[in-house]
Amino acid sequence: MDGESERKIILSGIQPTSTFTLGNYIGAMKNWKKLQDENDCYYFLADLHTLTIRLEPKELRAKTAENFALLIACGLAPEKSLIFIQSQVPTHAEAGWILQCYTQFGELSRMTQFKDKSKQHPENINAGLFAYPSLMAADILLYQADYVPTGEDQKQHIEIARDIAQRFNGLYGEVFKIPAPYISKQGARIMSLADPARKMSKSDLHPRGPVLLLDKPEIIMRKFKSAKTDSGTEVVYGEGKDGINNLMTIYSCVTNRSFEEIEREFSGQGYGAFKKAVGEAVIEELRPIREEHERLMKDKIYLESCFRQGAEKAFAISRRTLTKMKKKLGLLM
Ligand code: AQP
Repeated sequence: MDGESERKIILSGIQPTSTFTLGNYIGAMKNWKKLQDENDCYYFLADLHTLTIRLEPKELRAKTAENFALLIACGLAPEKSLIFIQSQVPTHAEAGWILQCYTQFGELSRMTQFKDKSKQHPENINAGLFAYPSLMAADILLYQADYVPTGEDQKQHIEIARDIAQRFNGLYGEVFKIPAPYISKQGARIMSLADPARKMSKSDLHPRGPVLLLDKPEIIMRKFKSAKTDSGTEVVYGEGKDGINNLMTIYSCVTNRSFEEIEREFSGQGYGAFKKAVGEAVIEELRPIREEHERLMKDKIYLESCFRQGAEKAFAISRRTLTKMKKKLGLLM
């Protein structure tokens, strides 16, 4: 996007499956916040996508409310960005069904996320899990998004959304803008502290794998102090040092220091001192978010007015594209 002055439409979503992690924050929300002054930004909680796994209804309701407040606490301002909850905007499910009919079985079968989640939940490999990318394509294409800022893991889904859009446009004329992924160079893939070979995930059940945005300072510090690293001592970025590389990435994203600066800063100090410093930097980064979240959760009326207004605006915008799709397809209006 560098060098272009014109306002772009930016859209991205996040599932409220569990409390957001530091990975979600660095890979998604921190960048979303930066984009909102100079673009038209639409951000949403992808709660329909969470139905592909089994959650307790009570838990989903609570996590949706908690995470909606968390988006605002992370700096997404309802007066700057359109923030909404996917299931409150019926155009998504409708367009999702239509686009499923323009998505091929073969391309869905190749999706890494489908393969991973099928392994994680072998007892529940449902059609929604398989068709997930079609709904995600609808989420994006309904708003004529130019860019979709995400972590590295979602790139494949954006590529399929582009393919679906091109296929549909090829058959019916220019209905959709072709979106592009927007993946920041650093922090696109934060790894689990317990197993740096795996992505940090909010649904990871390992007690020390993910750092949650609402974790108390002492818990955050404990997680960093016990972060898995190799048997070396020098804080240097390099091959075979997944744990240290991950901690350096986190520290760099939070403090805006380069790897060279970090290596210099911790030269001769060993892993212990470095882990403590990363923990402290993360605690300070998350402190205002946790405090703002606590304040917002007490103001239910404000939160409800935000998501109701968000849904209304999102419906008005997305309905234009859906109407166009239906007309092109010959559905009687
Ligand atoms: N570890 C990560 N590093 C960088 N970015 C990440 N994202 C997720 N994990 C990391 C980015 O966060 C946004 C929202 O993700 P999502 O809710 O769609 O689900 P996800 O990618 O499947 O994230 P999780 O935390 O792993 O969720 P669960 O456990 O529910 O499956 C996306 O932009 C994603 O790239």
